[in-house]
Amino acid sequence: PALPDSHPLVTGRTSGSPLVRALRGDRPETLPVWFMRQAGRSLPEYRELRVGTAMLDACLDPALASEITLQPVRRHGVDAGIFFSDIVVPIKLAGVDVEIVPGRGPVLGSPIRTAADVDALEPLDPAALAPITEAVQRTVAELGEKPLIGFAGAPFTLAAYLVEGGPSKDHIRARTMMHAEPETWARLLDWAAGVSGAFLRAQVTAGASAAQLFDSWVGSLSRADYVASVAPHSATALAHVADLGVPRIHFGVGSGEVLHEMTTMGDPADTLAVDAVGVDWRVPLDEAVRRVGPGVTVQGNVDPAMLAAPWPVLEAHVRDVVRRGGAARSHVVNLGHGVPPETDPTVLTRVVELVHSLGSGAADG
Ligand code: 1CP
Repeated sequence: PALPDSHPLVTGRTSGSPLVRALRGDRPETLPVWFMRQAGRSLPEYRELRVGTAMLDACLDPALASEITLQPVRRHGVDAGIFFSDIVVPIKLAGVDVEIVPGRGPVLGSPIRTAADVDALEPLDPAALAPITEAVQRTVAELGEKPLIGFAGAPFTLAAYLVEGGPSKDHIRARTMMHAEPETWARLLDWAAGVSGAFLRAQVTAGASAAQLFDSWVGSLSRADYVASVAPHSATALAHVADLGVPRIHFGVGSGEVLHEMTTMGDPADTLAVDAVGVDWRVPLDEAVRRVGPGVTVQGNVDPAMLAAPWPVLEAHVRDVVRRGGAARSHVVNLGHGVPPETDPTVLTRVVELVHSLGSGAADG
């Protein structure tokens, strides 16, 4: 079962867009640019819309989620929307008691710490994804030729919240479970891969033209642990969209040690499992290309800290990122992680204008 005939990648509405072309390995005339967390607290229009609505309620209100997704596209002229939602939305839809506490992040009513806790997790009923499907359909209808990026959390990053019960610095309880109770760990990650994969697939079949898997906290893992106990489950999550032919992006923070493995999901034969890899600000893009090889598009990696630096400093940094990205087969400009909430949104618009003035970014032109 492929994508529906009305899907924008099938009708051709988004297949010629700079983002989709770059993800598939072309060098479009203009470099595509979007920002992780482009929707959200940096925008006054977002803060206004969110007054009185809890984060997860906003995510499950199709009209609101769609409008919030569109705000940064209208304001900044970025080359893609990223669906306004959260990595814990499918967990909530599967019945887990989780909320997003303002200024903190996802917090669970009771953390998942034992084999019995894992056994009690319910699968995600596909019918629960109806608000996601509706929000994506509404958004895609408004976006026209601009692609929508769907996303999901990778199993490890979800487990980091499930086991810890909330945001944590080094995810030590989760990493302990990985070694102390490997079977429980494998079952937990498998469950997380199932809910994430279903969430991602719902967005893609409803009209998203690219899919990004966020393994934000992968940087706390050794390469050996990543390959043995995490990457196979990330592959399971992404396998939910493998038959749809949608470009796949894999992103992590502090991922320098595992950048190559994030493109192959640790496959011993080194077969590429994604079209693009998101790189954080620590690894220069030309160095990232050396680590992942020539067959992958790179996405990134403007340092979010630079957004508050004087314009000439930021401008020089963006130009350097684009120059180094010229080493890759193709490049999607983004930040190395999300937009900081206190960012001046006019700076983001200016970065988009700058990137769009730089042509294809190719090393020879
Ligand atoms: O514009 C966009 O990028 C779309 C919206 C989006 C995305 C892609 C949100 C809205 N969340 C996410 C994914 C997400 N959620 C990730 C992966 C991306 C990343 O690394 O930034 C992670 C780790 C989360 C978990 C989460 N949700 C955090 C981080 C907490 C921690 O451990 O440090 C936070 C603060 C949230 C809440 C959240 N999600 C999104 C927004 C706009 C907010 C803030 C909510 C508010 O207004 O209070």
